Amino acid sequence: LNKEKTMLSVTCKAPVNIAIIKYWGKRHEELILPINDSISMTLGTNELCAKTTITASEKFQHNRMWLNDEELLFEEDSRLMRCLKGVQRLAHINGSQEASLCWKVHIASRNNFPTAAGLASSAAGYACLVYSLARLYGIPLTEELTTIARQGSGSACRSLFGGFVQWHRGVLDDGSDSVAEPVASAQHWPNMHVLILVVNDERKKTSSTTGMQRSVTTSQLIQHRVDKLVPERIANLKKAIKARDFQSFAEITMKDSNQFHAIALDTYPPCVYMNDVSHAIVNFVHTYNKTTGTVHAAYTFDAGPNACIYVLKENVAKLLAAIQKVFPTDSIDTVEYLRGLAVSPE
Ligand code: 2P0
Repeated sequence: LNKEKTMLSVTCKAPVNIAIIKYWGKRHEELILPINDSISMTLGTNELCAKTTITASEKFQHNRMWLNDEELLFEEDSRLMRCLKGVQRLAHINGSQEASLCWKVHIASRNNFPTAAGLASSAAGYACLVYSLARLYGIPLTEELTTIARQGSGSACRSLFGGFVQWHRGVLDDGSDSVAEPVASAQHWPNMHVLILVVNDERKKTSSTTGMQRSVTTSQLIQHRVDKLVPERIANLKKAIKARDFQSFAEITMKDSNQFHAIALDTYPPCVYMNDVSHAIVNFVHTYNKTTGTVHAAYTFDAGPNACIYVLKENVAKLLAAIQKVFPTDSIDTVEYLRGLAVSPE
């Protein structure tokens, strides 16, 4: 708050999360209610992050927002307005009488990584927006706040917490039980790391929102995944995380990535997110795990060609050396984009 009490400002950072059991498909488009539970790991706050500054002032005429220095049409964007109104409503419910609740806001947000290249930029962005608004209006981080982030972008609700996080699909029509909940803190498994291999940082062809809509209406496999396979996987993954059982964790992670891309291909017309380099990485990981005699690495791919590889800290150096040998950076096109970046949860 400035001296004249006419302006209020906050700055926050929020990291991306990498899904282990994938969210793919909605049962309600506007409220962003998913058809299945998902689990992810949130990266550390020094890694791939969105950083957002929000200023509220009685002098501002309009709500405005800039993303990576480009202005968006904030007041015409229903998802952004839903987040703003949602947090303001929560502040009212919590008894806030502050005049600042009626002030217009100016929001500046930046990602320190490629936007919309399948690196969960919307997850970090909306989590950061909603958390910053909550701080601005003095609201604590609760499950209810995750329902607001969810309405910005589904996966954003998971980035409000660190460590391993479950997003429950919920059963209620108003979405009040479709919340994110921590499964285990980052400290529970501190040597769990992720390598991100940037294969291509261009914007993706089919957005996740459009792709998953098409999957829900056309994929004949998706219902079986939702009814039968995901519930089992969620239970087994939680067991593996609790027991810090990397072998089981890795198998579930790779199988769920493959299944998500199988659903994407079963979509009509198909959503093709992985490319030849992505498939070369899949083969590399399986060969590498066979050579080491035990599972040391687990790949997962979101709605883009970039690979996220889960690996324990003690195995990072050996794995990185093998990656650099198979995909040398001075080699031709397919590998010159490959960039390993070791990150850890906080
Ligand atoms: C996930 N993805 O669980 C999955 C895996 C992509 C593949 O969440 O429409 O950007 O904004 O709710 O959150 C991408 O979907 O989609 C996503 P909306 P979102 O991380």
